[in-house]
Amino acid sequence: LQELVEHLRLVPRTGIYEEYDEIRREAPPGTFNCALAACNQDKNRYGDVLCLDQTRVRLKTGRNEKSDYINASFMDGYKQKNAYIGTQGPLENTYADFWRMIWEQNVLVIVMTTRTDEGGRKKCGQYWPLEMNGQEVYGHIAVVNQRVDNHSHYNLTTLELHNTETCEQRQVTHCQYLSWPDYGVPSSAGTLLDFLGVVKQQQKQAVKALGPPWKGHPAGPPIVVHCSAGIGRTGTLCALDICLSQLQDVGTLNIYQTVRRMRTQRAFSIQTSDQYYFCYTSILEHAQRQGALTANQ
Ligand code: PTR
Ligand code: PTR
Ligand code: PTR
Repeated sequence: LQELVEHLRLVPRTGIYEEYDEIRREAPPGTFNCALAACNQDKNRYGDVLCLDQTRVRLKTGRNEKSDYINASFMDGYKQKNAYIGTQGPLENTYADFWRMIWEQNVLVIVMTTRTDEGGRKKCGQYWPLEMNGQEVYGHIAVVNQRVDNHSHYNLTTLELHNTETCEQRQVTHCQYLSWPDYGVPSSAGTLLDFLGVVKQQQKQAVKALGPPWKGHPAGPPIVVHCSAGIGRTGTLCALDICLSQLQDVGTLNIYQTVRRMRTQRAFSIQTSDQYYFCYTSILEHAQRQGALTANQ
């Protein structure tokens, strides 16, 4: 941590921006063939934000479902394979695919870091029933809104899923952070850090309720994280989570390597120099809040 403080002290903001530019110059280490296939074009929210073939989440195919494509990528966490699935904000024509993925990957927690509309533009579809007791059916998954808890910077919604093919039921928590415009950074690191803490707590509780370690992974199934494109805000949040876990475990962290590695799994993760810089300043703020640094550091 002291190294990080020193780094920030010695390297001016523009130096950190250069570090990020260097990362951006590296070409994605894989192919985008499936995302580019003609039959999948309308499943990408943005024609230039595609997912790598090597890490994409494959939907199960069966009698009724022919295509296995969704714009979603597995991403490793700190010492945890596939800790997250980074994905775009669902489109109307991909709601059913999205819920199929949630079911198939046994997801317990969905994190949304965008609003559905920002500045008069559609950023993400309304892919879940918004009102309490509301119900919607997406493909073979019926989703019931059981409860909404509104907080000043985020909402927590408890959703019950019914698989109409197997008659099984599950619960999923939807965590939406409300104060983060795309291409921007949150107005305060504190509220985002609080939100991240809530997300981790939700996952922990849900995993505990499952009983024995899920497929031998104590941390449980992947947490789904999405924004609009699923790269800028999603990448920033996951990078912060990884770095904070590393800091807690071994007392050091490496933002540069974390972001480079992440971009080999979810291409284009972290979209602006300010989002990259925000990773540094949030970690310092976290450390200050933990009392690990004195205020003047
Ligand atoms: N960037 C897109 C392109 O490369 O063609 C254009 C585009 C921009 C498309 C923004 C959608 C956009 O989303 P929104 O209208 O939700 O900002
Ligand atoms: N084609 C879009 C554009 O250039 O505007 C892609 C895009 C949209 C990229 C949003 C990133 C975006 O931000 P986020 O990943 O945080 O939703
Ligand atoms: N619309 C995004 C943008 O132009 O920023 C999509 C995009 C993102 C395209 C990244 C290419 C990108 O490559 P890199 O991050 O490696 O510069």
